[in-house]
Amino acid sequence: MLFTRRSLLTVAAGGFTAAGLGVPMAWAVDLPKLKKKDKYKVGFAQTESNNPWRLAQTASMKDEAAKRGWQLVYTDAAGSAAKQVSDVRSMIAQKVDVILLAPREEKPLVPAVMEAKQAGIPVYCIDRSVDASLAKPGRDYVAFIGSDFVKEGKMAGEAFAKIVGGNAKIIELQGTIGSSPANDRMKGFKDAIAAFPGMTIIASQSGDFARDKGRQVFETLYQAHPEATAVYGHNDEMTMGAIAAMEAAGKMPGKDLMLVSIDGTKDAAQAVADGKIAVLVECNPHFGPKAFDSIVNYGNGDSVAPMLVNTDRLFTKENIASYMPEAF
Ligand code: GYE
Repeated sequence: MLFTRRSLLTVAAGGFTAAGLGVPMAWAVDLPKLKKKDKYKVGFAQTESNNPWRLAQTASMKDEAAKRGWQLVYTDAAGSAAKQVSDVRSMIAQKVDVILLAPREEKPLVPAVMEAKQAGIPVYCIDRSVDASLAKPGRDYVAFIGSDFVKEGKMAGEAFAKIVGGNAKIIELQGTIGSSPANDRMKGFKDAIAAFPGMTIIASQSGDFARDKGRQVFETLYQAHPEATAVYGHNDEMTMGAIAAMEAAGKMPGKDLMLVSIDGTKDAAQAVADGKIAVLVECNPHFGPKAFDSIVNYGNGDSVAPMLVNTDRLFTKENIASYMPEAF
């Protein structure tokens, strides 16, 4: 398949319509194959490194590469979708065999996926996905490997509803705006609590998946809504930030306000054991073994399922002890 310089530029600019054809151009290209090798040169484009979940994910990738003696080209976009796009471009220029991309936001990373496809480099979306109406697993990139975030939100909402007896005025701390876990955890939770008329989200704002931002946002929202009885944090770092703000204001997490959170960090697991967080839904960050095994399969010419979904567990005070040694 031949592409004109003009159509390539169209892709670079983020539009995918081949001039005159009226069809999304990159669809026409086959999913790149991977030549079988003993060792691969793998790019891992991380989105940021400001929380334990990210550090555990990066460690899992680095450990797996070291174990197999594969070269890992590692980049950290430091919380910038624009930098992550250029990180992927530099991996394309370095001719890595495969790219593992943890896309910060759903839409801005689509051009990175499509440019790698055009360059014949197979991509996996790791942990987060890109906008499925613009780039699809099995067609534009090999596969999505990660959790079902709608399910996580649903599990969180259902378990929390039981604990609070179907009554709560909830402050929601959303993850990064435009990211798939924020969009989907919002949806899953909302769907679950829709069955309980006594449960309402009274305020919802992004804390960007970061502890200090979560603390600040909770502080502001709680001042505006002192009637709040609960907090739903899209990740543990923001929930821990909210706990810090509550304690600073002389409120007791787990008594004055009930909390529900997602991830499974050491701090959050401890907070469950201490009775501060009522419900914790796991989100597994240890992607290395699964991602690298899938690369081997793909290189062998085996078919790879477009969605490789992790199963996540649910923790409360009753069963948190068994999880503590695994917490990250
Ligand atoms: O919950 C959060 C991280 O994308 C699943 O991003 C991931 C989320 C995770 O920064 O802690």
